Amino acid sequence: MKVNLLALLLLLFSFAQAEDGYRLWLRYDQLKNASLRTGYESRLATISLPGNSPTLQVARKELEMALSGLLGKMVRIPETRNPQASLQIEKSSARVSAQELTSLGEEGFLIRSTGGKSPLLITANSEVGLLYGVFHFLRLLQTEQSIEKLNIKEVPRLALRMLNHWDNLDRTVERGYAGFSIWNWHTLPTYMDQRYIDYARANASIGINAVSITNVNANATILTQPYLQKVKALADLFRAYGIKVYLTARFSAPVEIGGLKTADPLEPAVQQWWKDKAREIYAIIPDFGGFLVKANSEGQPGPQDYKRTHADGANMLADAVAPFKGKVIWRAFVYSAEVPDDRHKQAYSEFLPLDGKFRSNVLVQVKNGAIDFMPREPFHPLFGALPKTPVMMEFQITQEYLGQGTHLVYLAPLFKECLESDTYQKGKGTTVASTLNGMAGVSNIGTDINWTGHLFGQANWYALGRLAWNHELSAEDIAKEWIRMSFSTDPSLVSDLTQMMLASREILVNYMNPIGLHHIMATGHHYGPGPWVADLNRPEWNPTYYHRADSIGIGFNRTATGSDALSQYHPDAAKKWSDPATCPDIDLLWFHHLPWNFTMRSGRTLWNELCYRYNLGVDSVSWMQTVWNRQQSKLDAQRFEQVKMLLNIQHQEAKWWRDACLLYFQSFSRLPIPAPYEQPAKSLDYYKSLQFPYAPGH
Ligand code: BDP
Repeated sequence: MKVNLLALLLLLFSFAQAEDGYRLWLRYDQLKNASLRTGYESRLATISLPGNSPTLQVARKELEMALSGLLGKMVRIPETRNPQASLQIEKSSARVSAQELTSLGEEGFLIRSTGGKSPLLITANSEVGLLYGVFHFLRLLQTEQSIEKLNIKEVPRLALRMLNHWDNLDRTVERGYAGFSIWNWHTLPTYMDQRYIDYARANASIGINAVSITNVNANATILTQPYLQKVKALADLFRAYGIKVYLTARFSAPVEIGGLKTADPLEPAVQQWWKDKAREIYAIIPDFGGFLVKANSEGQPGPQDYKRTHADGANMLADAVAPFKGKVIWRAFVYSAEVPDDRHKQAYSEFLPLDGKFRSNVLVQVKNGAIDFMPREPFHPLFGALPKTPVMMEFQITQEYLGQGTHLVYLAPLFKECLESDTYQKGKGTTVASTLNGMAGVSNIGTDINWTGHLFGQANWYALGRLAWNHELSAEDIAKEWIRMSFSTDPSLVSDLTQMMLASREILVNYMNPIGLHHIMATGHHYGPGPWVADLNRPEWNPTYYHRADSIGIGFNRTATGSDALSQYHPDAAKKWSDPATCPDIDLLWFHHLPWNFTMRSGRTLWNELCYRYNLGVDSVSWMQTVWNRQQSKLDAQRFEQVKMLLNIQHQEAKWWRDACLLYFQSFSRLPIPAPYEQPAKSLDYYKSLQFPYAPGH
């Protein structure tokens, strides 16, 4: 009777809980398959997880919550060791050879079950390793895998797996489309929002071990005592989850909050100021990760203000944090209005001569492409080109240039495309991934109830973590995991949503930036099309700089006869791009300016191909709507409706992109939009007149 009542209560509880997306992929609803549930239940009848450290408490709580939910019965795990337990979770298990344990490193783990009655084992060298093992194990249950015979060994490929929040102290978020910053600086450190805990759980579940919590366009106030106390509260909470906190350092902080006259990195007083500041921070947060720095980029202060190099600036900060094992992550996202060269080339030109000049605790963080988080970019030529410098990948999870908060775009295919690109720097097979020491994603997290604004934005947060852990996972497998945990394991639902997600990035490329076009979005907020914009101060802020459409054709010539950005790549990597005949369609206008009547692989002219691609993009969004709608019966009403509404917006906006871009490019090509395609609904002037003064994220 008692048991039934409990089951009833749990059932009611799960009904009462609205599917608002807050629980992310850690939903832990009761497994529908009863025989699977009973199987798990008997295999997990008793659990031994000895110890009571903060990290083990976190692991225990997660297991209790997850198993109670998944199995539909209350599960409690004692703190004492039980050698008879059917699941043993223990550090450095004696049941595993020393050699095997060593191979797990600091953060890896092993999950082993030999079947029959022998106990299941989760072991690792550290408590955080155990926590990762617990989350991995729970994922097996959530996705309904067999746990009978397991021999899983997981070791993260990259040491630094990071989220970069672009959050301001007033809680606005630069390029944030999910509400305000989750960091409530006003009520910290006394009030600790439940969200901080759930954020840490989500990150730990995918192996994120570092977070930089402030905007790269930095505010020095974060480095003052009251704010450091607030940061400490977060760092203290995140520690148990294996997450280190980083802050963005404003290069001019010694002047702004230190009262010095200069921030020159070679000035002893400035060096001393940063050393003192580092000591002050580490006294408060002993495991502080270090600084993330944007310098001499888009108006931010930096060492070049004093005629010093990026290495001079980075090394000064590196020396300040080195005694505490801190790191400096120095961004390579630099370009200058004074340099007339192709923006594509500037970071490479700037950083190449500095290879070998950085302290060993400096990592250079490079965006995936040389321009700026475009829907598609060839990989950044700096990857593989700095053999003496640890390099981090910077991806953008927040979809600034990829439909922002309203378009369903699964980014794992974009991440994978870059990670698997061959730089040839150390011979064939030197993939971008093989050149990395860490990976960061610019966060898409905010105060929206579902964290990411668009429900499917959660998948991009998830994918970044999974790929930072293991870049060899496929985009498809990651999507399937996420769908199974976030929605259901129903095969037709999983198959439909997987197809939709995998296609979504290419669909967006088609209706936004096909055939290698880039940076043709409206300026400032970057919302919607703006290929006509030509009046901004800096040439490289104007979309016309990037598409170069004229009466002859369209595209940016980056070959030897143009800007020669191609020469920054290894010749074997550049080869395929250098000739329009061998250049893949997807990159064609990135590297070549081609006539409107150029014959594409499809047999269509370039103009007709543009028309075809834009229309294909729009039609494919209709297809996504069909796919989503046909799964309605398998989805909860709230999340179904939300995504349905957003897909409607996406469809409207895809048409807007198509019509505005084709009309504008038509003013150069002077060619008709071929008959089968829908003609633009409005005039070019209409599209040009649209204003969005309050578009989010800016
Ligand atoms: C650009 C964003 C800008 C960021 C900059 C950066 O538009 O808001 O500050 O990247 O990465 O794409 O620093």
